[in-house]
Amino acid sequence: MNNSQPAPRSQKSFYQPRALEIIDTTLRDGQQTSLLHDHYKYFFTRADKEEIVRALIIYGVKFVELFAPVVSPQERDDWQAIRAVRDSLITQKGYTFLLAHVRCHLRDVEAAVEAGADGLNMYIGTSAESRHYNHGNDLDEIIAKAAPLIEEVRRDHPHLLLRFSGEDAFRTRLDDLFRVYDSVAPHVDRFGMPDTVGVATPAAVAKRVAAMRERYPNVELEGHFHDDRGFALYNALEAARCGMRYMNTTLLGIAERSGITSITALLFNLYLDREFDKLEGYHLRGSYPINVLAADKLKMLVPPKEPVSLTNRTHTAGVHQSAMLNNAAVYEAHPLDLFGVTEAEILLGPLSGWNAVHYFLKEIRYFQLDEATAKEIAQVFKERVYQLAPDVSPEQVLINIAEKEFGLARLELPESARAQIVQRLDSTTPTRPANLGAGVQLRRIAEIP
Ligand code: HCA
Repeated sequence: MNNSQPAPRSQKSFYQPRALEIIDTTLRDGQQTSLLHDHYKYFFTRADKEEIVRALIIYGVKFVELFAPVVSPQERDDWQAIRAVRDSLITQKGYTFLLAHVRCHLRDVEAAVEAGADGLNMYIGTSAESRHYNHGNDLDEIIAKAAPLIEEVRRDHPHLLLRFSGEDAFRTRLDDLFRVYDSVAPHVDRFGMPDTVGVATPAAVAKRVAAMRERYPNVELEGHFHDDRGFALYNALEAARCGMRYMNTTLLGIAERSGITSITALLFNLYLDREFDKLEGYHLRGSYPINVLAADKLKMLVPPKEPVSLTNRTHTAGVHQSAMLNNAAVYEAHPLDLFGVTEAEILLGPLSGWNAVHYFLKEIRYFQLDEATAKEIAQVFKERVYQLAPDVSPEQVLINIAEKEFGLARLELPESARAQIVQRLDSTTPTRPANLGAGVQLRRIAEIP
């Protein structure tokens, strides 16, 4: 594996990790979501990936996990495009590390090094289930496979960030995990502790993190919590509280089966728990826009169960509405506008896809339009928005196109439904938790001009 090229200059020695480092895996485990099962209908194009990586970097993410380049020629070629996006943002946003998710196979490692990965997220299944029914290796064979390879990679590529995970760590007996981890501990920067099948509870997480920290005080820990029990968010919060610095997340929590921890849900809850040190460097106001971007790529709306969503500022029950009109704090406890849930933060611009255009016109402005019309409008809008005067908002341009050029009508609600929905769209007034009611502009949809 050793080559005669001089080793690339290591960025890892310059970087001081923050209290919480998100390792976003939208473009790896996120691509394993069942939502992308229909490959011809739902998939991330290269342009989608470039846009997602750009958005993640601007949001403050410093570690992005990608598939190993050996997965497919498409993934291999996308590495170059994604690296170019990362490189273009270095002077503005600093260095973001691109990590390849690789098996403990020499071929995977070499292809990742060749693609210019800054680090390798290496893994092999360690639970009895993995050992018996997946790769078929026992613990000794796992060690024989992983330890010499990792030692060699460390020696030949000292600049790489190395992580090792026992896949299905939460169903692996602690003694077994220790046996395998002991054999690679001197050579790795982080140990992963993936809850691959979503069995962990917050109490189990606290216990495991404590045991791992005690045994490996010099190795950082990385969490990856699947949501099969609906615990992915709680487990990540608990792990962070217990001293785990690195956390895997995805946009909207998409990943295999029911997904993993959602990045914006995690940061939102850390804010509510007043864990401000862990929020350093994250652009919280970008939370809702980045959720909209991800939903747009998946051709859906931001899911209603996502904490940072417009749904959480939409009120339908009559009793709630009248209370909301008196004081929004009655039915809204959280400062969602700090997380960008305002109409001004939909981030309409030249990069907006037709889904974002559709979403804005239909859900925010209540125009009646179908997807085909949204696609046509998006094309006109993209051309027009490049020539925008500084004092003209993209929203206004889009509304003009919809109204004047496409003659679209807004939803006409029957009288009885007029007062049915109230959204707080106080986009101009930052609202603190203590004064949720102050400065809030409440609008019934029927009153929207
Ligand atoms: C996978 C399984 C994985 C890996 C996580 C890790 C998991 O899709 O390969 O490498 O730490 O949940 O165990 O996502």
